Amino acid sequence: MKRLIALSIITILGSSFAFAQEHNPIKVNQVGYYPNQEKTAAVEKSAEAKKYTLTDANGKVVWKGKGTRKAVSHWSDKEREIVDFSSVTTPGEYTLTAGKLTQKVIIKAKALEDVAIAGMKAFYLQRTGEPILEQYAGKYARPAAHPDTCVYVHPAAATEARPAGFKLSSPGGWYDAGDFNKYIVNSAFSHGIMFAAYEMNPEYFNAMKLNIPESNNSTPDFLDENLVNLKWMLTMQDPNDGGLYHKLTTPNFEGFVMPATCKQQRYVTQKTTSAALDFAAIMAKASRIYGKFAEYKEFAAQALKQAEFAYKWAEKNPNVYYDQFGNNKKYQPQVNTGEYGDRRFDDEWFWASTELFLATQNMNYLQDVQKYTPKQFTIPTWGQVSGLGAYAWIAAGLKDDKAKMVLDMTGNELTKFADELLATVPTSCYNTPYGNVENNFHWGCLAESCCGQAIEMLYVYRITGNKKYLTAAIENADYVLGRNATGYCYVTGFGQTPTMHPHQRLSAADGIDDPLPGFLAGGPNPGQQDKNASLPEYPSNYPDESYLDHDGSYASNEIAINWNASLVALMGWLEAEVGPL
Ligand code: G3I
Ligand code: 9MR
Repeated sequence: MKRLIALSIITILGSSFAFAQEHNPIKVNQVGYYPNQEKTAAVEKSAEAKKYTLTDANGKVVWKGKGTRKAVSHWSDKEREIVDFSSVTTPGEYTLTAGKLTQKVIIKAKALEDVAIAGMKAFYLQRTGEPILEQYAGKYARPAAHPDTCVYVHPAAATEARPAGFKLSSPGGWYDAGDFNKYIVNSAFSHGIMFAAYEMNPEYFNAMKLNIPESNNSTPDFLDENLVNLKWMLTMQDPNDGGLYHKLTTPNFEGFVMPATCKQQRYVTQKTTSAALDFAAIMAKASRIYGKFAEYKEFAAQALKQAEFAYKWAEKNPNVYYDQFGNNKKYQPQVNTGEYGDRRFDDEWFWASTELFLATQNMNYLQDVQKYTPKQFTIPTWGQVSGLGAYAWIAAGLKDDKAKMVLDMTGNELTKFADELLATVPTSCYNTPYGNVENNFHWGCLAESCCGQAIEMLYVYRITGNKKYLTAAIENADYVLGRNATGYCYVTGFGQTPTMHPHQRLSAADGIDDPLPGFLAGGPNPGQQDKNASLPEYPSNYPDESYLDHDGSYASNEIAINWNASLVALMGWLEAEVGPL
């Protein structure tokens, strides 16, 4: 039996039931607070009390006080009260009491370590083309599937050297998300944000223990897990011209079945400028990171060579976007899977030229960097990667005159961006920089906006040394883990009221009640693009409550490698920063 209270049970497709969980009106980070950092709860109006107390495991009152402030939602008349018990710094399990209501509170060192590790281990569970073994995955073990050793070139990608129907081998890597396809743009971003955090905290990530098949070798598990998908990416380059196939996919999404039962033919599709440049960027970055280890030297050299080849292809093909709609009018079979569509490449040029300059010191790349330096900072996402370039400059911190201009520009912009976010906290219902404006809620928002903002603020903390930015980053982590409008802890397997029904074929079709652990849900999305007759109604249309914990809800409850990458980057960085303190 699923362990939570069932309120609505509606399904036509029969894949699973929808459970609206009963949530505690005292909203806290359900995973844990760091002893020496800020600790707040957000209390719904129904539970507001004149006085709040925190008692320890022996029933002793260790803190009592009033709420610090009330805040009204920006889009409904719902009111919440913020309660601040930061002065309690002794690790332990406590009870926060508001009148007749109570909520468990955990304070401990390394509070987010388990989430960081599970978030990274989730990539092992997404591996394709190899058996997932019980000794690493427990009950989530499954046989190998999707070998991808015989993939066809789709007519939209045909060239003289590799015509339509040409067979190639492109095995391994990670499933992209709830689906079973593999996409270059999203893969590159996923490594990009994880390596960004890695570059700022190499000791922490190098020491991460994941219990994966490579755990007994001499190299870091974190790099080994990333290498699995990077190696797949190398196979997606056409060795004849350097171009990158945009994705490896079935014509249509598979049903909600386990991978080993899938029979559809898989194809590599049209080459694109975004795939080539994102590939160039991440392979150049990987060449620097992996090149520091003797064991990876060969891979590092290969990665840089292929990166430069891809960049050359992009120079000759600077404006080729992925046109699924157009291709479907011209070619068979039609392809209806994820697009990762993007028609503007300035940001990809900036990121790729940055990483190639940092890897080679070749001044031609620096010219492109200067040409494409963005005027504004934006949080990096799969479709807007200039921020990954900015982060690479911060990490490199080059004092060289030519590079300094870019570094100053990106550094100043980052601080300005963070200050604007911080200004929203004093009137926030959840005491977070995230979630105070409607456009913070969209497909994949918990990663792209919530974790994304927090990662940005950690850079600013490193640049300025001002602790307010660290606090703000922790506040966004609290949001993901339960101090939010729905009361979900949005990481599977964590907290009292976790996401239970992610849109993930592996979780839905395996016959196991609990979803695969360590996955971050996309999150509240008022766009509700998945609304249809076979899906239960969303419980709310308010932006921050427009979330449906149902495995049919791909617009609010899918999981994805880029989102988990942001989760790992944030939780890992926080652990590196304050974990043991
Ligand atoms: O970025 C804008 C934001 O500025 C705006 O405020 C907001 C308001 O609606 O919209 C944001 O754009 C959304 C974008 O996601 C954010 O990245 C779009 O509306 C939304 O349509 C778009 O959805 C993408 C989705 O595919 C549909 O194309 C997701 O980013 C993307 O992660 C998702 O990717 C899919 C793959 O195609 C297939 N595999 C699963 C994967 C995850 O769902
Ligand atoms: O499972 C698919 C998911 O990975 C995608 O993000 C999403 C949007 O492209 O589409 C999902 O597949 C759905 C399809 O688009 C429409 N029919 C139902 C599919 C899910 O069962």
